[in-house]
Amino acid sequence: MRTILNDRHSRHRGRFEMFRGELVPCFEKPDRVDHVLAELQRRALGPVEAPDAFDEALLAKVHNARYLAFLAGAWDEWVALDPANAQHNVLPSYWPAPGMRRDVVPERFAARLGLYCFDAGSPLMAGTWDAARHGAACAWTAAQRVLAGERAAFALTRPPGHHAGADFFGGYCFLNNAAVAAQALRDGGAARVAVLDIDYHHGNGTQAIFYARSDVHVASLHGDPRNDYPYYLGHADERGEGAGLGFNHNLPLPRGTEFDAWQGALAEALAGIAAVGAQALVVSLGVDTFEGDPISGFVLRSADYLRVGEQIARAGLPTVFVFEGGYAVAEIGVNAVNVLEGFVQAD
Ligand code: FKS
Ligand code: ZN
Repeated sequence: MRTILNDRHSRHRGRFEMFRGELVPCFEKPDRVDHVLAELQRRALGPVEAPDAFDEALLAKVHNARYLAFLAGAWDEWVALDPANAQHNVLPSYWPAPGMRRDVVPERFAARLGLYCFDAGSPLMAGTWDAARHGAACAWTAAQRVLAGERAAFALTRPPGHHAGADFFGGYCFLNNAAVAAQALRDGGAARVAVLDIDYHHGNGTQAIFYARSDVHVASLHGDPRNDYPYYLGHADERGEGAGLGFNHNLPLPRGTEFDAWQGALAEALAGIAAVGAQALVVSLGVDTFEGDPISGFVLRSADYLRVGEQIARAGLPTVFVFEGGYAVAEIGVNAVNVLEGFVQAD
């Protein structure tokens, strides 16, 4: 399997995120991708390449133009306010509450920042936009390889993407890489695409982007939002709206869920994907379902990830894997590459 690597990922390197009222070192760090890359190379899983030239106008198919303009210029605006800001990451502290207005875009940077972001855990810095847009290019390129006939491809990138919506960032995510890949598969001729999100956290951004669409089915296994981030979306009764009704499938699971039960939910998600007649698949591949993950609550073991890859391969669909979360850095390479190797070996 071919890997499309975001070779600019380390330009995004957050210092602190808000946790229990304190700023703590970011969990989402450059090492994560470096470990996955090292393991891919150790096992010789396939070629590792840079992304193709990417037309950034394609981002507007899944994000809104106002948001993209904000994100592209946010760092320069921040530094223009005060040159001393260059020494600090950007993090919001104000958000519009329900009943306040979102249609009037504030002038003040701090207020606009809160309009486009939903948590205090996703620092933005000088290299964020460059890393994020190259990541989207990786997801798009992986989709192009699959459209050209390859059975599967892996977009290895960070920052991750599945919490980013059409016009907001959060959950360490800025551009929704999986949504970019799904849209690229649609544009390349797949009549219906499925996104299968196996990260521990619900992919609220991906869900929101495709919620009213029937051409992209979104299925997600995740920690029950009653107790887990992103808390306010990801319940089982969210089934899509309008034309998209029936094309969103959430499988929330309790903290402590073991592989047997998790795998049963995966089988259900895959049955749903088969039932809607998807012609191509995007997998939001997070490995924070691992027993040793410091911020998550499932207890999958390293060997289980081989079975996960096999089970996904049995869906028989052209597949784009997009890297998302996973914070047990020492094991992240083995776990992620096990999924890919299980997939390749089942073929
Ligand atoms: C620890 C609390 C957790 C945010 C969790 C974000 C999870 C991100 C992710 C992604 F795939 F996007 F990276 N707060 N301070 O794993 O879903
Ligand atoms: Zn996650």
